[in-house]
Formats: sequence, structure tokens, C-alpha cells
Amino acid sequence: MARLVNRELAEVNMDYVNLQESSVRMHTNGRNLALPDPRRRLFTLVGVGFGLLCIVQAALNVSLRLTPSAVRRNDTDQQRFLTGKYIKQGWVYFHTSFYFISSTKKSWQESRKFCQEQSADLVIINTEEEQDFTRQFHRLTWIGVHNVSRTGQWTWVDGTPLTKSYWGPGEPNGYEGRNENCVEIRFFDRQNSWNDIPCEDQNFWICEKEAAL
Ligand code: GN1
Ligand code: CA
Repeated sequence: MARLVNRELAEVNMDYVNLQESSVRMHTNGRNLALPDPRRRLFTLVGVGFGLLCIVQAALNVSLRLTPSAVRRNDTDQQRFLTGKYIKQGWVYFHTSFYFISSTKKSWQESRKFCQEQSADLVIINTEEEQDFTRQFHRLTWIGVHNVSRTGQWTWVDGTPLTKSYWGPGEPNGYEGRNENCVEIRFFDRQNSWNDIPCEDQNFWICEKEAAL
């Protein structure tokens, strides 16, 4: 009897052991892992979650640290490139800008197009020094102010309305009823050197590119 009980117990134990082994095998495709199934799943979840967090953190680090400096570096590179190009092409540096004084003539619009193709624009005059700078070349030159919609509102090429002006005597006059909607430097010998003139006329021009040094 005692032997029978023992044998029964032994069989039950064996079955239990076999059952556990087979269940482990079943869920591990043959790999014999030590952990029971729910705990292993939990560990896997924690591991995957941690891994994802690391990836998100790394992505944040990259975007936060590299993006602004990358933009700065591109800006600086672009500035260096333009500076080298301007110096080689004979642009003049004065105060805080580079200037190009043309040796050929174009209409106001075509002159502006030339400047824009050089990442610049027709000169905007902000100071008396800059005004004096523009008249020293003794050439009839376009500057970056025009009567945009022919409303009488003179406007700089950056869209700001003209406040401080340097009109010559009797100008602007829309001479003989003509549409004189663009501005040239004409009276070189006086600080008030500007004249309004038809935009289609052919003139020299001055481009300006502010230098972010
Ligand atoms: C006149 O005279 P002249 O060519 O320097 C005119 C300007 C006109 C310009 C048009 C005092 O200048 O206002 O823009 O013709 N000057 C005067 O060619 O009337
Ligand atoms: Ca005029």
C-alpha cells in the first residue's frame, strides 16, 4: 500500500515535471528558458519599452543639439562663400555692407534683377554716410527706392516706406507729366542728389548686400 502510494506520488510528480517541461518547450519553440511565461513576457515588454525610450531620447538629442548649429553652420558657410565671391568680383565693403557699382547700364527692374541674382538688392540708404558713399562714383546710378503703385508713396525695395530722403532741387517732379517712378543719383556735388526718372531709362546701378560679420 505504502509502495503503491509512493508509486502513485512518484507518477504524479513525474507527470507534473513532464507537463511543466513540455509547456516550456511549447512556448519557446524548443528553447529551454528558465522563466515561466508571464514573467518572460513582462521582461520582454520592459526591455522593448526601454529600447524605444532610448531611441526617442537619442532622436531628441540629435534634433535639439544638431539642428540649430547645423543651420548656423550653413549660414556661416553661405556668408563666407558670398564674401569670397563679392571680393573676387570687385564688390566694395563699406561700414556693414558690400556694394557693387555697375559698369554697364540697365533699366531699374533689370538692374534690380541683377542684384537679386547675386543674393543682394538695389542699395537702401539708411544713413548720411551711406548717402555720401553712393554719390562719390559720379555716375547716374539707380538706387533701391521706387513709386511702387504710382500712388506717390515712395518705397524702399525691402518694402519700408521712404522717410528720410535726399531729393535734388525741384525733385521729384514727374518731369513733363511723365511717369518718373524710379530714383537715380544725379546731382553728385550735393548731398541732396536724387532725381525721379522713368524706370525704363538705362542707368548704372548700385547693389547692396548687408554683411552679417
Ligand atoms: C530734367 O535737365 P535734366 O536732363 O538734368 C529734369 C528731371 C527729369 C529729367 C528727365 C530741373 O533733368 O527732373 O527727371 O530731365 N530736371 C529739371 O530726363 O526739370
Ligand atoms: Ca525728375
